[in-house]
Amino acid sequence: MKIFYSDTHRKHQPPFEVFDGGKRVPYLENADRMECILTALQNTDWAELTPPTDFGLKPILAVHDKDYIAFLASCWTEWLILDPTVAESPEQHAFLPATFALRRKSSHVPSELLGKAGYYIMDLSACIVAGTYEAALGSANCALSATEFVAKNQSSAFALCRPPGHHAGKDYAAGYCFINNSSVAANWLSSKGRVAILDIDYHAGNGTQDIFYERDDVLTISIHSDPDFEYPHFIGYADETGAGAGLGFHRNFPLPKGTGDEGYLSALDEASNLIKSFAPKYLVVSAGMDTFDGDPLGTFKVTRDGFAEIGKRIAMLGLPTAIIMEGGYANAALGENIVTLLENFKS
Ligand code: OKP
Ligand code: ZN
Repeated sequence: MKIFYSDTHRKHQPPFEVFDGGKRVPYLENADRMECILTALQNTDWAELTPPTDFGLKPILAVHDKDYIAFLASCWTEWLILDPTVAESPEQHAFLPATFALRRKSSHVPSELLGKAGYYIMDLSACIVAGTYEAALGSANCALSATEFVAKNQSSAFALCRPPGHHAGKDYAAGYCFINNSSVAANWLSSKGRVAILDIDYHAGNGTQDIFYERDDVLTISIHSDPDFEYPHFIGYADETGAGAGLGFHRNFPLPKGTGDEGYLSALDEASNLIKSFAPKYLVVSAGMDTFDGDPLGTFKVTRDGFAEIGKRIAMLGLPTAIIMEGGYANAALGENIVTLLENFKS
C-alpha cells in the first residue's frame, strides 16, 4: 500500500500550546507521533513509503481564502520584526493572538498583525513557528498525492499527514490544523466524481463541515465526542445538516463520554448507510486515532479490535479510499492502531 509521507513536518515543532485556564503545556501534536507510525509501518511487509509531489498553491487556494494563506506564510517573519525579543530566542516562542474575533455583524480583517492573528486563529492550540507554513504545505501535498493515486488506480492509499487538517476552515487555523488536508484532497477529487468524507477523529471536523456546508457534491460526515462537552465546543451538533444546496449533505454523530467499540460501531453503521445512499465515486477518510482508550485528549474507549472492525466496515463500502492522517496522541499505541486500521485497505 502506498504511504505518502514527507519529513518536512519536522520544521513545525512549537515549544508549547495553551490549555484551558491558560496552562502552558508541551505541544501534544508532536513530531514523535510520526516516528511511532513510521516504525510500525516499516515493520509490515506491505507499506510502500513514497514522497509526495508538489501540487503548488492552486488546489489549496481552491478551498482556502488567499489572504488567510498569505497570513500563514508571512506572520512569523512579521512577528519577529514587531517583537525583537522573540528574535533573541525564537525556538522558545510560538505565535498566538490574545484577542479573538467573536460574532459581529460586520467582519473587518484588521491590517495590523495581531488583529489579523485574532481573526484567522480560532484557539490556543494552533501555534505558529518559523516552519509551520512549509510543514502545512508538505502535509497538504501528502494528501493530494494520495488522492491522485487513488483516482489514477481506483484503489486506496494513505497520507501520513502532519500537521493534521480537519479543524482548519476556509479562513482560519484551529486545533493543530492550518490547511485542511482532507478538504483540499476531496475538493480536488470532486472534479472526477462525487466524494464522501468520513471523519473518524475523536474531535468534530469543524473545518471540513464549514468548507462543504453548502455543497451537495461532497457528502461530509463526522463521528465525534459531543461538542456539548468537548472541543471544538461550538460546532458538530446533530442538528447541523448543511445549508442551501448542501442541506442534507452534512451529518454529525455526537457521542457521549466513554463511548466504547459497541457505541462507536453502531454510529459508524449509520454513517455507512448514508454513504451508501449517496453512492459516491470516492471516499476520503479523516483518520484520527484519538478515539483510542487511553488517548490523552480523548474520553472514548475504542480498542485495537475496535479499530480492526472500523477499518473492515469502512473498507466494505468498496470505494477507492484516500485515508488522511488527523489526530491521535497515545503515541505508544498509535503506530499499531494505524497499521490495524490500514490492513483492511491493502489491495
Ligand atoms: C486536534 B485533532 C484542551 C484544548 C483542546 C485542541 C485539541 C485539538 C485536537 N481542552 N485543544 O482533532 O486531534
Ligand atoms: Zn482529534
